[in-house]
Amino acid sequence: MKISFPQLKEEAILQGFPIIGIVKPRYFTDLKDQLTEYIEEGYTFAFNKKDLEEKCNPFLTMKNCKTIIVLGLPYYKNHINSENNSLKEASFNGKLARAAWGEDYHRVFHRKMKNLGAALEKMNNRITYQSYVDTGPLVDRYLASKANLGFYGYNNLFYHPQYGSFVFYGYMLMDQEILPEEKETENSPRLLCENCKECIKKCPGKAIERPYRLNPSRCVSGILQKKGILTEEEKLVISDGIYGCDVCQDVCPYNKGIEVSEEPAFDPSHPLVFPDLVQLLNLSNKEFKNIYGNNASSWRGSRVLKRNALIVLGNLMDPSAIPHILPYTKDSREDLQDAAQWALGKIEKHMEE
Ligand code: B12
Ligand code: SF4
Ligand code: SF4
Repeated sequence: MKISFPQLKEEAILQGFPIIGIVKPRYFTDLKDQLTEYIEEGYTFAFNKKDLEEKCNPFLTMKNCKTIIVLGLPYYKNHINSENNSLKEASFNGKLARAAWGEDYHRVFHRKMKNLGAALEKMNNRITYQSYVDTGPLVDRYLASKANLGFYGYNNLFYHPQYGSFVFYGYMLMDQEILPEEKETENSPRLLCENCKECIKKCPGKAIERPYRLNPSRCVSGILQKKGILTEEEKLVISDGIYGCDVCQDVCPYNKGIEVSEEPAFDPSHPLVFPDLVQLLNLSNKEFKNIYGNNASSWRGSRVLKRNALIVLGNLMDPSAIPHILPYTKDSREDLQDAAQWALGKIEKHMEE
């Protein structure tokens, strides 16, 4: 039995995906042009020719793919404001971006896509499908735009008309057609960015170099995930960030009054929204796994977050943090040692002023 789009939509909503669309698989020629331009201009992380072909050709991932189901999971929660200092419970707090406030969205997505797949298999037991979010072979936002789910902002984010930019996207490749097919429009509507440009003006890293063009190496979100020793400029620009950056979304007028996510898994876990830096620095690997393991911020490992915590302590410039920094000034890991020495130097300089 062929599954219809209304049946698919009903099931997706039942599994907790309020945003759903479909895309007919084909060689995405326009994506190839866009990606080639991005690569030539140096606007994206390097990927090789094989990756490029994979991104543009869904049949390299699933030979007999007939439908790409695109799913969106909103994550905006309004009951915590990241600027609300009264929620900072520790002596020294950092900050996590909204994308890491609740359970790791990769887990949430895969759980739900598994349930959706099982429900579709019940309707048609010949279905084969493959599910991806974030780390898959295709380009998540490109698929969302081809499924006609929203529009791009100057800040490079993809906006849903009701849920704004605070939406994660994932997709399922399937070897069966969905009937009837939704009409795809090539020209998505746009935000009224021309008269605004707030994200460009307020971006701390000056990463949005021109409309729709993000320089990932200047983006605070990218810097916080980088391994190794950060440059002076990078250390200063991360401010109190431990993982992720929300500035270009928080300042966007389109995100005011958007619908709140009903997904309970994304309810913020208070202490982790503003991580306790001293606690973070003292966690063993096992303790780190217990506290951060279920959170999207942990995927780069504890070392990167500890390095960021040391830098944030430097940026906070509070002398009472010195005893917590000192043990790391002799750490055998050079990125941690560098961050600790930098933080110490910054606080000492501040004390002399
Ligand atoms: C690498 C990566 C990053 C890097 C680089 C991002 C970048 N823009 O280059 C870093 C670490 C900096 C990053 C940061 C963030 N990321 Co990120 N990231 C990714 C990842 C894994 C790959 C993106 C990529 O390089 N793709 C290749 C490039 C070329 O594709 P693209 O960026 O999507 O752009 C394409 C289209 O969007 C299109 N396009 C863009 N603008 C416009 C405008 C017009 C008019 C047109 C026609 C087309 C167009 O052009 C590109 C080719 O088609 C994706 C998941 C995925 N697999 O797609 C998540 C993803 C893009 N990230 C996501 C999120 C949530 C974030 C952060 C908000 C996290 C945070 N709070 O810190 C920030 C936002 C930064 C920003 N302003 O964009 C979400 C975005 C959801 C959304 N609603 O847009 C994604 C889709 C993850 C997911 N599965 O939900 N990210
Ligand atoms: S996530 Fe932060 S640093 Fe990156 S583009 Fe947006 S505002 Fe700029
Ligand atoms: S802040 Fe303004 S320019 Fe930037 S995406 Fe939002 S509406 Fe567009």
